[in-house]
Order: sequence, then structure tokens, then C-alpha cells
Amino acid sequence: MLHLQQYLSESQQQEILQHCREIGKKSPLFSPTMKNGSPFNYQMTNCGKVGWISDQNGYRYDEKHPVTNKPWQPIPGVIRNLAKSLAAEVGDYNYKPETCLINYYTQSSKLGLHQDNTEVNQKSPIISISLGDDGIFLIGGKRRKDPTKEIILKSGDILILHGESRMFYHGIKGIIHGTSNLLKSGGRLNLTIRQVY
Ligand code: MD5
Ligand code: FE
Repeated sequence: MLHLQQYLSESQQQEILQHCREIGKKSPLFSPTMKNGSPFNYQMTNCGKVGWISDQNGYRYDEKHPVTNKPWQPIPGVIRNLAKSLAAEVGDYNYKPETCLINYYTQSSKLGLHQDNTEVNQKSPIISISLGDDGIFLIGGKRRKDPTKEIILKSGDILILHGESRMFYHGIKGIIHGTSNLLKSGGRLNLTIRQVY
């Protein structure tokens, strides 16, 4: 795992945020649910050819927004190019950014410890961009019982999950309200760019 702290300038962060707002107009944030119907504690949307969704039928990549039933918007060029150059930093020169999951966390949001295993391709790096309030990120190992450590993810930070860390257990313990003024209404946005296939 590579943690690039304060990698994005204020204006790069603003530009990415503006793209998220535009995407949100056509593909609004929604609350995914687990198989048993209980909602996750955060909201999400996507852009790209496919998007990660979860509902009563389980989790999967789908070509359509589950509420509007419309295809996702394309990944904005700046985000695509950024992801490609970051993947090249860890040696993947053929990285294809196929999906970008946009998670929105409020003061009470959490994301329990899990492994990202929905992707067909589990070798390509995962690029994570943090915007807004600090997130308390937990990272463990390959087994759920492996010890975890806390890392604070600040606005403009990038995580590149590659090699072994691609399959490490991880989660978001919470966010620290009021630590950024990038988002007018507070909260934390995370963009996760992946090559799925
Ligand atoms: C987030 N999202 O901050 C994180 C960023 C998700 C999710 O976890 O699944 O939506 S992705 C962080 C990540 C991905 C893959 C591996 C590891 C971390 N890791 O080994 O620590 O909203
Ligand atoms: Fe994850």
C-alpha cells in the first residue's frame, strides 16, 4: 500500500469535487442495502461502464443506477488520467480505469471491516482518493482476525492498494467532523477507481 499524503492541491480537489457534483445530478447518491435488507451506513453512487451496487440480491457490478435505471456517467478525464498515472507509479502501465465508486460519509457513517472481492480482476491496483473531513481508516491483513492499524485519511490524500494489500481487510471506523471545509455541508467523499475485468 502506498499512502500519498496531501497529494492533490486545493484546486485539484475542487475540480474533482465539482465533477462529483455533476455526476450526482444525473446519478444521485443512494443508500445500498445488504442481502437482509438493512442499509449500509453511508451513501454511494458511481461513474464508469459499470458501478458497484448492493441490494437484496447481493453485491455486484451493474451497468445501471439502481434507482434511476439509467447507465452511469463516464469517468471524467481528469480522474481517469490521474488514476492511470498513479497505477503507473506502482508498475501497472496498462491500467484501465473501468469504474469509480463515490462513497459519501456523514458524521455517523461507518464501513465495517471487509475485503474487496467483487472484481473479476483482483490483481490490478485500486486507487482511493479522499476529499473532505478526515476519515479514520482501518487496515488489517489477509485474514479477518489479523491485527488492524488506524490511518487518518485527509482531504487530498491518495491510497494505492497494490500487490498483497489489494486483498487486505479494511474499513472506515468513522470520520472526524469539522476537519475540512472543502465540502460546504461537511462529511467525507471517497472515490475508488478500479479495473474490474
Ligand atoms: C473508502 N472504500 O474510504 C474506502 C476506500 C469500499 C472501500 O473500502 O470498498 O468502498 S477503498 C480502500 C481499500 C480498498 C482495497 C484494499 C484496501 C483498502 N486495503 O487493503 O486496505 O470509502
Ligand atoms: Fe473496500
